[in-house]
Amino acid sequence: MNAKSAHTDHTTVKLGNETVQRGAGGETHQTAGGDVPTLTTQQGVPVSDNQNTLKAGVRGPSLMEDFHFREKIFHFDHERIPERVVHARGYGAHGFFELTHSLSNITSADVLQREGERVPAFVRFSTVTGSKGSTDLARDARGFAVKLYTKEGNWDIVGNNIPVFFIQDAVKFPDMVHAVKEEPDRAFPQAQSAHDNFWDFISLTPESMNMIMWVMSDRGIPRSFRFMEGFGVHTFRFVNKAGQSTYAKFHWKPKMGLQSVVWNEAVKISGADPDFHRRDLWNAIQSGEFPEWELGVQLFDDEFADKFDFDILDATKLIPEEILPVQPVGRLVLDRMVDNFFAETEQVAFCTQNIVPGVDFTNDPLLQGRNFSYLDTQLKRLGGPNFTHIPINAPKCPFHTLQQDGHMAMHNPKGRANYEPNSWGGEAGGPRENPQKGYKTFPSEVSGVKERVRSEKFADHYSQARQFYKSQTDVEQTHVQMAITFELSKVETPAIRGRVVSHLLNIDKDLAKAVADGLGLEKMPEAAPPARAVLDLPPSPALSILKNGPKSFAGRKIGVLATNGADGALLEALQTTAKAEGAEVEIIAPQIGGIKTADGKHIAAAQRVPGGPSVLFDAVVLLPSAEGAKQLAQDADARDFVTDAYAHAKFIGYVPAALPLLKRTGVVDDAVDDGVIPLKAAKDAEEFIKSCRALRFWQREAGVHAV
Ligand code: HDE
Repeated sequence: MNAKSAHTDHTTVKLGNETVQRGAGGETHQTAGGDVPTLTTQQGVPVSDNQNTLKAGVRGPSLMEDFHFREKIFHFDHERIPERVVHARGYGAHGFFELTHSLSNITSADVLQREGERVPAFVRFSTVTGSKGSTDLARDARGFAVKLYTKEGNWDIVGNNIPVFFIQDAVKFPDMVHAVKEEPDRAFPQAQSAHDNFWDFISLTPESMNMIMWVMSDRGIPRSFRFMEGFGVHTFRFVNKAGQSTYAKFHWKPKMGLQSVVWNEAVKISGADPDFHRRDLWNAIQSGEFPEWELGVQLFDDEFADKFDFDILDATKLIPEEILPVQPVGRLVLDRMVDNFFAETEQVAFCTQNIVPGVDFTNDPLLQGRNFSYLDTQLKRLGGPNFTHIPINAPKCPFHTLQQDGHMAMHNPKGRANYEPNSWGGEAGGPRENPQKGYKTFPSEVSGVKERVRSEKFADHYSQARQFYKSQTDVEQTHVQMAITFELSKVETPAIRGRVVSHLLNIDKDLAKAVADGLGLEKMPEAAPPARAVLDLPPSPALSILKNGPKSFAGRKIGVLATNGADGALLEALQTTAKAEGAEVEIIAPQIGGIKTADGKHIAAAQRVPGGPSVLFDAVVLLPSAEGAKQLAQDADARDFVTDAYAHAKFIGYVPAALPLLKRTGVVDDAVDDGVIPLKAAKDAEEFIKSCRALRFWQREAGVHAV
């Protein structure tokens, strides 16, 4: 209800427990909450009334003369900019990069010279396929784009959480992206690759098979941005002061280890909290738990490159860490959220062509294409060539260009000289090139016949896909089988399903059989004829998430389902032990007002049962009173809490009083296992948290999927 009457100019409004005086004029004015700035127009004119348009008479027409209204609506009408054509949904944070191991013998890049030195950084994580408003938990690759504000300019490493890509040549990118996004006639499905167009394209593009293995593995459904790796994907080049070149591949390794969710969980998180990853990063940084990654590099020369089975210019291939170890270089810490999402995260413009002296490109045809695409897309998205003037994109080192004008020019060069050479001399002559300091391209030799071709060395599409699959644990292999079966079951055209299986036969016969059985294929297709014989590469344990678990529960979250009369001492012990581990405890209760423990303490709840399903937690504890358990056993949401935690192979702690709830869900009677842990007294909290370090009780999983 509008608080203003038709007859008064100034009005007093109650907002919560604040009384706000409107229309007082001046730069600030008094409210019960203290001095606040006066609302103004963009021209700085104080606004007296932000509730009513200017009218001719109380019931009369609105007047064109109302410049405040027109300016306000005009600006609102133009609030949206085009979302990114890929990676539209993203979330960013500020931090720093600190050098821990100098690479001064390998590169002249200023940021990689002096150990202990820090530069500011901004990172944006993203999903690839969905629109800005889509769910965080889509099965998809994740963007991992890093901007380092170095003393010699901005260096962008625009990577993904998967070290290989779908295609080898940038000319196929629009096809690939069209195929995975919503189908153009029906405009669905949103943020999903489980549809005909995507798998049609994939089944006709065997070079995508390695990436398909990765994206259908648990890497495609990370638990959090904090628990995923990042990769530069392409081979880049470092150049040192002596002008010598070394090839480099970039790796970001999360300090907290890797973790993913299971698919059924992802589907449910998408409903319960589509912002699950955003919220996680926001909460971690706001509570001072700053996520951290180690930057590592794989360094090699031409001799290594020539001996390696694959072409190091082919972005569908990786170099196993067992063959070429990743050596540590520095650490990336995210310690500050943005002040404003749009100004920073939405307007940040990453460009693969943003490199600094000491770093150079290679002839990877995907990278070469990206160097055109990123600059081009920013022009459309940010509306003109001056997007580098937006603070998030501007370098933090001194910069002087002779570029001027264009939309929204914020800092044209001062003075008379806007060209060179000029004869004005000294400062008046403006900035000049500097052969000593300036960026120099590595003088690699280029020659050849102009033609549209792909190198023969790019032709093996299956060996590394097979190596990836073989390197996974049984649990992870099963997840890949289930993911592909799920996706292909959403494909309506049987021929496409069969064509995908024909490729899987070249990767692993058991994988192909599991998918064919899952789909109910009547007949196993012939294997797709490979362009090159498939190699039996040795497994690379580094490719598995589960073989490299963190062995710590730090950064994870326990959901405690509690009712009035709960054991207060046990709850406190859980909270203290979790805190010591670096983990968090959240209470889920029948009412958001919280609970009263048996010893009479009031404990606030974070979630009410229907809003706090167990999919939002890494482990759960059932902590009702005997009476509470009986009531929870009657409640479908509480039962889902238990059955989901069980089906998702989570550790479940329970007090004896919770037995009626466990029995009603069938968990105790049918299927107790070592992951369902009785908590009889406060001292048991410690053992429980220790068990949780394994993150999941995977032994249970095989038993929970009958189909
Ligand atoms: Fe991108 N990609 N990409 N991409 N990409 C974009 O640039 C493109 C590729 C990646 O958080 C776009 O500003 C082409 C590989 C990330 O703002 C666009 C090709 C990798 C982000 C574009 C690729 C990536 C983008 C859309 C094939 C991993 C989000 C909006 C040659 C190494 C950055 C934008 C952010 C964004 C083009 C392939 C990562 C259209 C042509 C490979 C993380 O320019």
